[in-house]
Amino acid sequence: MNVRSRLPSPGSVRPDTFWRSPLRGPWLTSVFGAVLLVGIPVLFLTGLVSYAAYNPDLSAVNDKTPDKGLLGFYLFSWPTDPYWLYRVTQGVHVTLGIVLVPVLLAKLWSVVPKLFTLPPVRSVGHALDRLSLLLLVGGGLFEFVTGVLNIQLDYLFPGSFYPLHFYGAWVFFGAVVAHVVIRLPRTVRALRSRDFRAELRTPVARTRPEPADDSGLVAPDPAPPTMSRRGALGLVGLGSVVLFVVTAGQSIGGSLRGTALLAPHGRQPGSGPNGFPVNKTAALAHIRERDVGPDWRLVVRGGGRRVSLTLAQVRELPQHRSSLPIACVEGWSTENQHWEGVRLVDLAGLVGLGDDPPGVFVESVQLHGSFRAVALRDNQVRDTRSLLALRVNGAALSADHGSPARIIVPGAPGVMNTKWVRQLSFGETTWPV
Ligand SMILES: Nc1nc2c(c(=O)[nH]1)N[C@H]1C(S)=C(S)[C@@H](COP(=O)(O)O)O[C@H]1N2
Ligand SMILES: [Mo]
Repeated sequence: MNVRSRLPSPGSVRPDTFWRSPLRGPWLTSVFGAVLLVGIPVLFLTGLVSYAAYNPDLSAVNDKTPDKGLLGFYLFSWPTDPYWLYRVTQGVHVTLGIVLVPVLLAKLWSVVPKLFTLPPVRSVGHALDRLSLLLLVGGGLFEFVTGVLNIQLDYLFPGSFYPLHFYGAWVFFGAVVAHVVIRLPRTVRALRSRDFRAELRTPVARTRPEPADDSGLVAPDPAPPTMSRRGALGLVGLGSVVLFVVTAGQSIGGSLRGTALLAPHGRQPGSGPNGFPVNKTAALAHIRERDVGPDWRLVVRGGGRRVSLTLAQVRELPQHRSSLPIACVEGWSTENQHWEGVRLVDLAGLVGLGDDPPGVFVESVQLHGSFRAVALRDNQVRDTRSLLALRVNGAALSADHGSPARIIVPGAPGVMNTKWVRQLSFGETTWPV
């Protein structure tokens, strides 16, 4: 896109002379805006869904967002059906977020002269409008940047990512709603001002600037075109398609997994029964050999009772199978794996709570870092597909997949599937005292 520039000397960024691309105008901005208008609400909703999937009201372990107040309220228990629920909602959230990056950048490029209009503030209304744009642009960049960093750099801000992305989402979406309310009529008019299909047939040679108006987008002194609008849209579209191809495989799986070049985890997860992606290895979680060796005991607590079992004793309990995927908040997920182990309901039964099982607080042998404990709700415990798994795909769990025992729950975010389990406290939702 044409950024033919005479470099401005400091303080002399004159919008009317510096931004000269003949492509900028209300129509082009509105086309990008229309795509975002569909995409961003889907991102917001799937984001809220992801937040709800943590059962945030259940315990201070699942969600540490401070002062979430009204924004943190949820009316329902996260369901266990369909078992692929989180795999789909979070796959959509992450994939769509990545695919929209070129559209977001193009939209910002198309309105960039407006960020430099002079005088900066003309009236109270203008000041409010500019403030809302600041929240819109700032919020949008913030949400996309924190999201991408979180999925690519493996929790760059462990713990703090959730409140940042969560509060950022409310600010950003609020600004989006205000922006849409203010600009929708103008956007509709702009979209009607040109025929989309005719535009797709217009080559560079016949590309003319949009008619001058008061939008502040059309360059008063446009440079000759070096690219058609068709070219600009194609470039952005191609960017999105390429990003889709190099990421979607991490959630869709199958043969597409191999093309997921941008996926941070498990493009080559190895082969064999334990050959599926690992988020944090035993080494990274500092799992000590002696904690998961022959001295390992499973402690089951609840209803005033406490039972301690060796691995051999856990193996003697009725073993059940369930086929479930792991779906991480980062967007990657596995195909169904064939888990084998003891039902959580049966474990509740060991302490006399089998008839009407409550939720459970799960702790790992892991001593430090995130995800070493989690609270599950009663509906998750009651689902007979929820297991304390000892085996996967016909083999014992590998060290990295949580040997000797891990949780697997249908429909839940991957983080609920605690590895290297040490203790289950039924009827508790936070660190037992
Ligand atoms: N103890 C413990 N359990 C854990 C984690 C962890 O870091 N420590 N990571 C969780 C996360 S974020 C995910 S997505 C899954 C990943 O499971 P996998 O490594 O077996 O594929 O395990 C979960 N269980
Ligand atoms: Mo995860």
